[in-house]
Amino acid sequence: MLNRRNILKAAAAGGAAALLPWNNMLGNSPAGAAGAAAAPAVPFAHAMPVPRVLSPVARTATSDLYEIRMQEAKAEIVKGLFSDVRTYGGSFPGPTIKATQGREVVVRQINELTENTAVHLHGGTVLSEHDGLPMDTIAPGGERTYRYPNQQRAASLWYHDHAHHLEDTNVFMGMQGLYLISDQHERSLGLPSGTYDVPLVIRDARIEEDGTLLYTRPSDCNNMLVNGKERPYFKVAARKYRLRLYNACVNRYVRLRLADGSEFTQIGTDGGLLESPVQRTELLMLGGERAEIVVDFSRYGVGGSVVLENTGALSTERPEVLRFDVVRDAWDSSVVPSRLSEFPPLPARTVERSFELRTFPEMTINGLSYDPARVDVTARLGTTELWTVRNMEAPVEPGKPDFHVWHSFHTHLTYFRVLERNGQPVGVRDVGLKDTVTLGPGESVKIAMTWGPYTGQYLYHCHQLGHSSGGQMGRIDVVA
Ligand SMILES: [Cu+2]
Repeated sequence: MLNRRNILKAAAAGGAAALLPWNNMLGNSPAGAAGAAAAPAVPFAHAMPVPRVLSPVARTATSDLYEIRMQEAKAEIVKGLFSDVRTYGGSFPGPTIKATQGREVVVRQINELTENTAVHLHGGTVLSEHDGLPMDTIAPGGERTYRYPNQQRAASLWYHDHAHHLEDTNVFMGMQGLYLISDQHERSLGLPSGTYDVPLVIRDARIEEDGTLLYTRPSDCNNMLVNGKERPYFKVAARKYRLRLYNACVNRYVRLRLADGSEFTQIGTDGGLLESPVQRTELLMLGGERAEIVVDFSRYGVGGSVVLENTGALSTERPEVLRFDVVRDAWDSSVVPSRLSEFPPLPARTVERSFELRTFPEMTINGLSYDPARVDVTARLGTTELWTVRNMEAPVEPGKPDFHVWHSFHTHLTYFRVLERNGQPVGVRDVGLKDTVTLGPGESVKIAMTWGPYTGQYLYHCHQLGHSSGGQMGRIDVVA
């Protein structure tokens, strides 16, 4: 039988072999093509955990020092089955680091795994040497100390693996954790906070009948997890909650809605709070994207419940992602102010560039596969640029899995604004400060960003990590 793990390994090595798993994805393969049968998933069997918050091992006047051991562990993802996973600190997903604007975070990462790793702080404005570049790896048995200055606005970030050709497997196997930056302004707003501010790390998986967590094509990943558990339930009070949604899937988009179709309030994106809240009924999110929303569960009353569902679910999986059960009343003095934040100014764009993303015949940007020795873009520090990014793939036949023809364009170092989509001014889908933008087949966007505040080597790439690890990534050097 085809050993998909070996094929993926071959794909990771690049070249023609890289095409195999993606070509196969064009087929409408039945569940089970990955090997043994998938474990039957009974929804709402687990209570949803909230990832633990990591405590610093030391504090100085200006910094908090953390220590994380990257290690293998077992996780109960599907109820009653135990899966071997790769973790930060033994947790699946990893522990949450809570940072405060203006106070440095220093993380000593110790690699006790048998694979190379590189830790990238997604959404972080950090020096190049602390960015976790693909070739800047930590060998098994090695360690590295990353410094994060946190001179940036409040936002929901995450840290995850970025070792070249391995990031998709490593992240899929569990190498991801949250990193939340708060600031004085955000804390003054009166938004739901404390236990009413809850992250939801949403990702797909494939759990075999024996519990094996198997990295395979997204059309065979019909387990959907929130905070590491398959389709859990979460007990809430009848009041407002701030929910920080992450699409931490390696290769899939999700279309999230409340199953009763009701509206919720979006307050933030990748780069933190919006200027003003917007009402939404659905969120389309691709790998790497974040959305912060406020949901008022008082409308369901104690004893009521509502399901968060994925209308982009596979035909072989259930649409339910998470059930909120309203179990008690609670005092609610939180508010969602009509003015949430102010975006940094967007200066005139003086440089234009364009990028074409292709899945076939190879995963490329502008026809090239990532080469760490090749500088694809040289940007001048402080320059504001306008980038046109195009997804060159055509839609696939209706009813067939289409994850492989979507792209999720991500820039390191800086946030951008989406100005146009398909030649039109953007709507709520593209609101806010972003570091990741979703491109369906044939779509194009114009995005604008200012390069800085640091010089050095950085990256832009697709955040469908099967694509980036296959080479859909470019090098940008920011120069003085
Ligand atoms: Cu892509």
